Amino acid sequence: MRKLLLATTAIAFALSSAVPAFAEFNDRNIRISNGINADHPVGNGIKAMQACLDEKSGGKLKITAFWGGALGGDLQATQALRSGVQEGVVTSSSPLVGIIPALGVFDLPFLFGTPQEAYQVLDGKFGDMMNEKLEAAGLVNLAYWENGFRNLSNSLRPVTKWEDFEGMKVRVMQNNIFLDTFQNLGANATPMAFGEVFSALETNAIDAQENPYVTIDTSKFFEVQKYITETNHAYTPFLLLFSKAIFDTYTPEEQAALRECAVVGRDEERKVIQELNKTSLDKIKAAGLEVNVLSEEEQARIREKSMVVYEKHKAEIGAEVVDAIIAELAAIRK
Ligand code: TF8
Repeated sequence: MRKLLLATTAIAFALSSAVPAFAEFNDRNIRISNGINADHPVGNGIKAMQACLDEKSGGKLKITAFWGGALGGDLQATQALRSGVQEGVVTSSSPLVGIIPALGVFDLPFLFGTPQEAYQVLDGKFGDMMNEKLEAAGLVNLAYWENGFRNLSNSLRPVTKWEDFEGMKVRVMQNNIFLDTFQNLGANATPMAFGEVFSALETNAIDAQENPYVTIDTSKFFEVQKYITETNHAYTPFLLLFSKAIFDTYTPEEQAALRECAVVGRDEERKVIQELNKTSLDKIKAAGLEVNVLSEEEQARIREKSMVVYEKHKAEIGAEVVDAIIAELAAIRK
């Protein structure tokens, strides 16, 4: 009996060394960069994604996250992915329109009305269609994460109607649709990389910027701004992009684990954003900023005035892309 037990143990050992656990996984160091800071909900998302990867890969797939633009801005990091020298980035879609013009569809003012509606479009077949365009440009979008609805902050005056934008120096992302949206409202819009925004606000080189509350909080813009207006003028998604050149060298199991865990991270990140939205707003108010919410009427006026932007950019985005999202939103809203 004892001999038999020993023999069985020996066989088990031999087997387990011949086929080690997680054989389909290699040790990988996955660098993922971000423009925002580690206390942004993207940090929670990355943690949840790592826990999922640990489980699936036996600790072999390791994320190293870089925060605060340490590996460059959204666009620079995305180009590093395309040339295969960096694995991943969490980036806004907006600065990538020079690479993939169709992404501009997400920059159209007042496109999405609620986060749920955005999730349905992004996680469904419209999102898949955009992912195909990204792949053709050397970028694998593992999942759509959340940046959120964007609101205006400024240091000059309360903004409660579109006429208040007149002459205001507003930083916009490096994106023509945002540029036109704000010029059209009378602002003096200035494209600028995210990494330069804090000091430009601090030195009054610009008066205003627009980002979700959570970013205004975690990137400390509230320290150098006096007024906020809840404009909800755009919901621009985050993309969790992976270098296609690197992804293609991974095993199918590694690829599947990355895709599945990116979705786990996404759900956590979206959940934390929804919770933090309110906390961030409270913090901004407590810091002494005046917060204005646009009246329904004013929002309708701004929306109506902004519709020229749709027509102006339709051809460059792709008429079929704009029509497809509008049709999908109409179907969701029915
Ligand atoms: C922007 C974006 C940024 C994000 C961040 C750098 O205003 O909203 O906050 O892309 O990752 O540039």
